[in-house]
Amino acid sequence: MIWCESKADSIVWMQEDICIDLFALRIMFLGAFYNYGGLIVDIKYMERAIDLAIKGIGKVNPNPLVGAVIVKDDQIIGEGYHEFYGGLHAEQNAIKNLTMDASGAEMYVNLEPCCHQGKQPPCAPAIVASGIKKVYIGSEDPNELVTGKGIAYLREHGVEVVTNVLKKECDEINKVFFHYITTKMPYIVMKFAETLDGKMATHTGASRWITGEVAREYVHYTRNKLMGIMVGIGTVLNDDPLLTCRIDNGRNPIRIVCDTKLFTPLDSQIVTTAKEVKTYIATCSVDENLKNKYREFGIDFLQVDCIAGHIDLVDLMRQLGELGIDSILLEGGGTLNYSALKSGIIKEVHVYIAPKIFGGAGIYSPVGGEGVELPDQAFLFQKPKIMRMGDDILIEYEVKEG
Ligand code: AOF
Ligand code: ZN
Repeated sequence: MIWCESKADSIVWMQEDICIDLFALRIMFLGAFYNYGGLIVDIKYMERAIDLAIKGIGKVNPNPLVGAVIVKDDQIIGEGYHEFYGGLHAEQNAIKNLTMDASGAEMYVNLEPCCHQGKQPPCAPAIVASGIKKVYIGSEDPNELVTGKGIAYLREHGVEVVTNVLKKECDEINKVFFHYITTKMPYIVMKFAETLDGKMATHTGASRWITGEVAREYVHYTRNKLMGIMVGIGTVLNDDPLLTCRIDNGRNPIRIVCDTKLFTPLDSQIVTTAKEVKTYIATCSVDENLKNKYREFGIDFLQVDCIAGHIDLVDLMRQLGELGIDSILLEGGGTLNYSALKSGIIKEVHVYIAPKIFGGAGIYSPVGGEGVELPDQAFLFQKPKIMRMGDDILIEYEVKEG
């Protein structure tokens, strides 16, 4: 089985050992060289930087995914990536892994090199010191500590810089980072599975399972990729979920339960496993005696503002952003999904569609609430990516802003 990371806003068909995306096809037909305003760039090294960068998925949040490749005489003489949060930056790892002197070499890196002292020393001076003479960059770093300054530092120190190389693909892999670093709010992906007739459960409420095994496994890749996972109290009461990541080398997302009045059962799986998996309950309740019972199990609380008897999701996102949580998978249910859409916190939607029809009138819609009155009031989405998973289909859309 191959899981493809989509590198462009293309349609991706994903099934067993077949994995074709339009980005790859474009390279097959056009060759590996790209013309950037008269400048011919060999993009295979930037592709390699991207491939290295995505090895950091699930390990570097809330930092960006970054890979770097150092090339001399058309040979890779050093490469590396940002491997874990707080660890060496990609460029520093590539320099550390050099197999020969880098004087006169070129570097390909998907994100602008930094020039500030953070947890790690700045990369731009290290690049200059290594003797590298030309740097190809994919995305500029919108971090206000870096933006434009890394590029300026390199140029001021005699290094030629080419920007926007495979920019679309490089921007795509770091959209969570770009959102988080500029807004300090987590990037929220709303996910649900439904039948061909749009149901999340049968009329008796039974929902296991809607999609097949391949799709259910892929959800765990998404859980690994995003830093948090959020559900409403209704989902805890109905499904008693664990919300962990069950793939090899995966890491569990931080669990967040939206529970306005503190109804989460003390014997639910979420509570009884809270010492092993970091778990927050976001609530409007101020009953400290009750909260202490949960705290004994390792639950932490987020005290959030209430709007019309419900959790203020924008306030909650602000608090989660302050905790360093850059991304969250929202796994519903319907009431929370609607509130989240209405409050404007959703950035992406992942809809798994199973080739089944349950029938039954009206209930168990993936997005509940009162709904909009007219079609032109609908929440809108764009940039579809369609993946086939066995006989199920996954459609990923970005929210259309404004
Ligand atoms: C790079 N290459 O591999 C990464 C960069 O606290 P620090 O030192 O890890 O700095 C984090 C910031 O540095 C991060 O917000 C982003 O702007 C940049 N990350 N930069 O050149 C890397 N991870
Ligand atoms: Zn750096």
